[in-house]
Amino acid sequence: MNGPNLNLLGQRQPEIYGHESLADVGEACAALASDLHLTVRFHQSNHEGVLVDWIQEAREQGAGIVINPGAFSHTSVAILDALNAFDGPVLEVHISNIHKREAFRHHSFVSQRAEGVIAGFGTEGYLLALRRMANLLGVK
Ligand code: DHK
Repeated sequence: MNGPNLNLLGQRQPEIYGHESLADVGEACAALASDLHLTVRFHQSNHEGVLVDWIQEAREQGAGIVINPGAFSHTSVAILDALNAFDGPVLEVHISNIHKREAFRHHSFVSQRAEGVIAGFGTEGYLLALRRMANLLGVK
């Protein structure tokens, strides 16, 4: 699950977020998921409430959540509350190393819910998170 502005991946601040598009990342995740015997739904929204709705849907339809909440990481109690209502594992991904950036990016509300956090590994972080998710779910 991807939050705001990640639809512009590859176009916005490539020196920070890289040159790959979100569609490229989605394709790479789908290919790895197939190797790991996982089914992945890959979503992006610029809207906090839509992300909350998808997290709530995952209560019925998802075993685990890998989320890059974008800027909502640093602001959204609503996303944290929704994740706290989800029973499965949650992994948080940030493409950039948020700890090396502005102070307002150093805190993430989601991190207190996440089993693990990946930051600064570029888009490879999504693939690392998927591998970890397969282990946490005991698949493969
Ligand atoms: C993405 C964003 O859009 C920022 O608002 C976060 C995160 C960092 C990332 O590194 O993927 O602060």
